[in-house]
Amino acid sequence: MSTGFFDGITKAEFKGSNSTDPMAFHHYNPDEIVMGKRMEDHLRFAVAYWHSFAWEGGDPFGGKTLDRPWHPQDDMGRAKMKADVAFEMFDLLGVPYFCWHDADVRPDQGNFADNLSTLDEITDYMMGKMEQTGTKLLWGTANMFSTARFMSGASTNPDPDVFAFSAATVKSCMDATLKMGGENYVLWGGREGYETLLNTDMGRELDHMGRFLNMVVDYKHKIGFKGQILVEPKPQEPSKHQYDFDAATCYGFLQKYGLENEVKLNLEQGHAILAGHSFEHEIATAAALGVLGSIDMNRNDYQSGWDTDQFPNNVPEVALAYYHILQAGGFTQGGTNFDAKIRRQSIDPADLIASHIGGMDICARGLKAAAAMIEDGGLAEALSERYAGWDSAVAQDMLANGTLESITDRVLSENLNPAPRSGRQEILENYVNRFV
Ligand code: XUL
Ligand code: CO
Repeated sequence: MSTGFFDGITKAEFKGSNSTDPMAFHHYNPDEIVMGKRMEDHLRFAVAYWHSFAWEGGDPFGGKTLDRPWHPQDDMGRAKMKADVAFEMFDLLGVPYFCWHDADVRPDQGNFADNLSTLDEITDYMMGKMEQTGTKLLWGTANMFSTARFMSGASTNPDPDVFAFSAATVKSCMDATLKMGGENYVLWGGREGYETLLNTDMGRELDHMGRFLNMVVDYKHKIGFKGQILVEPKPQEPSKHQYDFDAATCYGFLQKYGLENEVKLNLEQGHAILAGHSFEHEIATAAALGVLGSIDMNRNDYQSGWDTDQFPNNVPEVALAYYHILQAGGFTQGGTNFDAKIRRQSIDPADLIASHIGGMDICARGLKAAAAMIEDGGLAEALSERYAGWDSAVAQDMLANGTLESITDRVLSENLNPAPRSGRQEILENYVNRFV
């Protein structure tokens, strides 16, 4: 039964790259086989409930621009209307997954007991829709950053009662994620950081955050949740200094608190840019450290310095991201969540659909380019050539058994005088350019 919100818009179909239909896929063809696997199963697309359905179009200079019949979001009837429209959109797009924060899906009643029962009611309602449409939950998460209660942090709050409120909130969201068959549970530390050290005991806050995450992992095992627990790096915004700055910082944190084998990372393109990295740097770092979990796909404005959460539109960037994901074995339980929103002037229902279609097409092009580079093998070959010296028995013995003294002896006895070799960067960039 149609809600009428997307009146006149029909299910997006793959029409190929020659089609000029703006509401059709030109590159995303779910059943097309890429490196032995259906494209849909590689990409595992998810729609983010918050940007598409909860956000009202505000920016720091002005409020609501989006006229949606389910706003204001303070009542269960409208929460259900929002779910009806959301699942209609998942179906029009043919996305296999969606993601939510508790605050996106249920009306906020302000107190914990009421929030618990409204979350239970709306997630039951959504499960009915999941059954009807076949849409699955990629991940659930708790919004512990929007209301004033969390302004000084959730697990890192100086007030132990906020820590307690946060623990209960995460428990409720993990319970709902398990109930809905979610494949991951995400923790983005929205306010886990600080504005000024003048009022912050950083060591204590990090210890509290480490203890909190250990409780999350204990609870995951207790309830038999088989999904991945993911933390999401971001360097700044909303806090000036976020504790989960980037992939490397998160790994150090996980290791310090004994969680490096329990928790993986959900990496976001825009957050990588804000941290002064590229998306592929963050993905390759996580892969090298064994903590690559999932991605939030979007793009960040390179000039603005804040988190713009735009839909991706840069094939070379996306291709390199998927190249590293495929090289790491591809997604298992993770996927591609569009943590992206339309611009506040894009007020038509069609804009919501077209933005996702465009993003899915860009990812499909990126995936196909990445797969073509892997199948061609040029980059892997260049790498193995560059490191070929390490294949020798002498080099391997140095690595395993060498000491500074024994190595010095060999440098002297063999009169080692290594000649510099080109890094061939431009040649490799030209190579990539053939595929994107
Ligand atoms: C914020 C952000 C969040 C997380 C989930 O920048 O990316 O939407 O993905 O809380
Ligand atoms: Co995100």
